[in-house]
Amino acid sequence: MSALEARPRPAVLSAEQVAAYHRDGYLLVERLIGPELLGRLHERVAAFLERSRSVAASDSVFDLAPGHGAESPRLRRLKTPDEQDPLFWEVASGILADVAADLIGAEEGGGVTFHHSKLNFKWSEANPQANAVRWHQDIQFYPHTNYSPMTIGLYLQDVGPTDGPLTVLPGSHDGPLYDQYDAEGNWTGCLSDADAAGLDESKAVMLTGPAGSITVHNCRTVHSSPPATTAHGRPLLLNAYAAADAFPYTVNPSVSRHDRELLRGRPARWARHDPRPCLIPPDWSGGYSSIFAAQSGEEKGTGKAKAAGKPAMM
Ligand SMILES: O=C(O)CCC(=O)C(=O)O
Repeated sequence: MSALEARPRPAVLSAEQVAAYHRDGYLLVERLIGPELLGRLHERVAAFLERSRSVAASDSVFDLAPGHGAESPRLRRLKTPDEQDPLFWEVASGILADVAADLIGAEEGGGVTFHHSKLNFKWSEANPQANAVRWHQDIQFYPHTNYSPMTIGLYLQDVGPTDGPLTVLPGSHDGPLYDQYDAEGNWTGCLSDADAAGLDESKAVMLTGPAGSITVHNCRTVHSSPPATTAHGRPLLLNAYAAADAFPYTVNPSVSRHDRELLRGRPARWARHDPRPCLIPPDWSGGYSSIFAAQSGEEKGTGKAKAAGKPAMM
């Protein structure tokens, strides 16, 4: 019997969807979430956008784009939505954790832990390139002892090609991990131009879908998102999970009180170690803003962008 046949029957996903995720490193499931729950999420999102109008600078809850103001809020990210409102946690620990359990589940005893949550937006600006997310991989932001971590995105609005859809390179989870520092040793949170030029973008898949659709990508999968040129903000709720036997060994950049909470299955007694090495990020214990800030170079020279640890005395 193959490992796949031995899996318990998936709760939410079909065996074909589980197999496709493991083969391709990503998955798109259209309309997983229905209109009633979406409506409740829209209300909460609108309330946070309203609250952001009175916030002048990025803080532990709001990551604000340059040009943000009361008249035209430019909220790039609501941080740790799982602890900002019970509804976000209900979704993260409910249906989306079931999806993670289907995908991680049979790997090692079924344990699934929560890693982090964020709600990303894209606004159409005079310069839409400013809201593009460049090619990157996630695991270099938060190395674990294995590569089971995954991120599940939930589109809260319809997302077409001009709305900045998540875009993946199929199969790249089995390829190399890239250096996400620049030549001066600053963390950029993305591939260098030279590495990006080496990607076969003709194979890239734009994950477009109606509101309520989910995207899943493995922590090694190379992904990006193009600029949004439409104006609805493209709210994308992202929740990350890991197998319970994957242990982080650096500071969680988006830590919340739910960090490493066991959501499904049993706790691990043994850590599972993947022999493939992982790039170490800066020490986030001094704070982390967002991938948008890192990729736009806003943090260069602040000390936050440098690799963790002190150089040895020579
Ligand atoms: O918001 C997006 O389009 C993608 C964000 C992303 O890839 C990330 O936060 O790691």
